[in-house]
Amino acid sequence: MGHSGSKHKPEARILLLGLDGAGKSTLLYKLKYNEDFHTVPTIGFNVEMIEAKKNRDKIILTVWDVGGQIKMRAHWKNFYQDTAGIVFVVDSSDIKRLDEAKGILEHTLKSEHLRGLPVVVFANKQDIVGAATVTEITGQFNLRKSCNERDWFIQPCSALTGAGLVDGFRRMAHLVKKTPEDNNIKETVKYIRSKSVIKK
Ligand code: G3D
Repeated sequence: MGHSGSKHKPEARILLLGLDGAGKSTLLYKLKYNEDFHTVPTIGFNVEMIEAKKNRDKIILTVWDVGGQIKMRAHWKNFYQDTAGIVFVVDSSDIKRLDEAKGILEHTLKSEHLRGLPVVVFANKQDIVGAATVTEITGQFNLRKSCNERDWFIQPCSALTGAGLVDGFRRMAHLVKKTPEDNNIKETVKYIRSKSVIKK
């Protein structure tokens, strides 16, 4: 793992969403120690900054896990401003909760602030026998319809083994368009702390 400064590189904020238990924390942790990504020292909790290639340039993806529990979902909208892309993590092995996950994704995508932003769905826990496949989830979530006004991609992965994570985030790096100059992570963190919406 290498560290590299974030100066002069565009930064894109990525929201990491999904039901509780989908694998968001595991995924974030895995990113931190993934040798294929440079990570950038961050403010610590629930956020990882990774450096990815966007065509010939480099881009910093700031990946925010805002928590999937019901009480946290109400706060997701606090993070929507200045977001450049959405990663939605699905527990593909929890067939009983796929409809719940679908409902939450659809609801999230209706937000005005997230209009037109790219989505990468991570079909997680593919290492578990019987997990729904990418094709099954695409069909059950009706992704072609719910994402028809944006770029989207569904990536099979295992946050536990790390399989598929690099491909998924590379895809996101290619899809993000918005990289606001004034995206100041310190200010954002101050704001979040003041609202106490993230567990430390
Ligand atoms: P969350 O942050 O979305 O709430 P977590 O989810 O990252 O806490 O993961 C919930 C549980 O799923 C954890 O197990 C974690 O190890 C497991 N998990 C996450 N990703 C994968 C995966 O790709 N494959 C498998 N097999 N398990 C995964 P525990 O037992 O700690 O609750």
